[in-house]
Amino acid sequence: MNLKETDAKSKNTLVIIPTYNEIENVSRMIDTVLALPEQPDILIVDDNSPDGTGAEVKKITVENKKVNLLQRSGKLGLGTAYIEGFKFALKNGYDYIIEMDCDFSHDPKDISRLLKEIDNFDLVIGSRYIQGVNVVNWPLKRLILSMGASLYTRIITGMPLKDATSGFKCFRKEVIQSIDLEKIHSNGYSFQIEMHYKTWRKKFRIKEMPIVFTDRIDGHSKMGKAIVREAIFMVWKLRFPFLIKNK
Ligand SMILES: Nc1nc2c(ncn2[C@@H]2O[C@H](COP(=O)(O)OP(=O)(O)OP(=O)(O)O)[C@@H](O)[C@H]2O)c(=O)[nH]1
Ligand SMILES: [Mg+2]
Repeated sequence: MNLKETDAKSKNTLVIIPTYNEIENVSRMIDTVLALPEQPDILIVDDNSPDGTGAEVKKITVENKKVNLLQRSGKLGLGTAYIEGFKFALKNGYDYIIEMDCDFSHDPKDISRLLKEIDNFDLVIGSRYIQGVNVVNWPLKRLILSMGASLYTRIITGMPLKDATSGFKCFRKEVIQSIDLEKIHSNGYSFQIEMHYKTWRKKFRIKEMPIVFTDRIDGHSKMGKAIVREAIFMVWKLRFPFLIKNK
């Protein structure tokens, strides 16, 4: 083993992957992450997926100690899934905490790049819009919505991010420790914006790292209109918390 490998492996990393009906993707995703040179641990947060995703992961956890499963009672949303994942990460002493989707829209190989960049930053965000537009196979409507959401967030909050709703990133544990997780109630895109905003307001060092985002090939999207509506109001709440009382 050379020194570089030792360095990479010595990073005590947890990759948190929320799942809801990802049976077509979950085993391959776990295998791909485990095969990375950094050998991170994995936490799947499953919301009792009717397609048996949780049961499939349960089998894997028996064979492999690096894979963990948090099985919740029902579909409780992406934000709360991550909050529970963050609490697990802090309780179990992980230094680097990664958020990633299960549908291969995020390339698991980019985890290696996130972990290199985090040496010099506190939060590294996989960004679709930092070097032009790096989105593959999205309908134009979806692209406009996503880029528009980032622009809207930037104008209202002043947070200088090109991809405010990205769900692929690496936090140092100090960032998660500094945020009051009990006060975060948003889901979906708002959850991502809220985490970025709180990190930025606390003056942590943030880097947007270019990634290529590919639309999911297998399985189905869970993001609906309610999640978009939530995000529209959420940014105002973040910027003017004194005008709108938080839940
Ligand atoms: N635990 C949990 N996971 C969820 C929930 N909703 C979505 N997910 C997972 O969160 C990740 C992102 O959800 P997606 O449906 O891919 O959302 P998206 O990427 O915005 O939408 P698409 O690009 O259309 O796939 C995936 O791994 C989902 O399985 C939920 O309510 N609970
Ligand atoms: Mg997706």
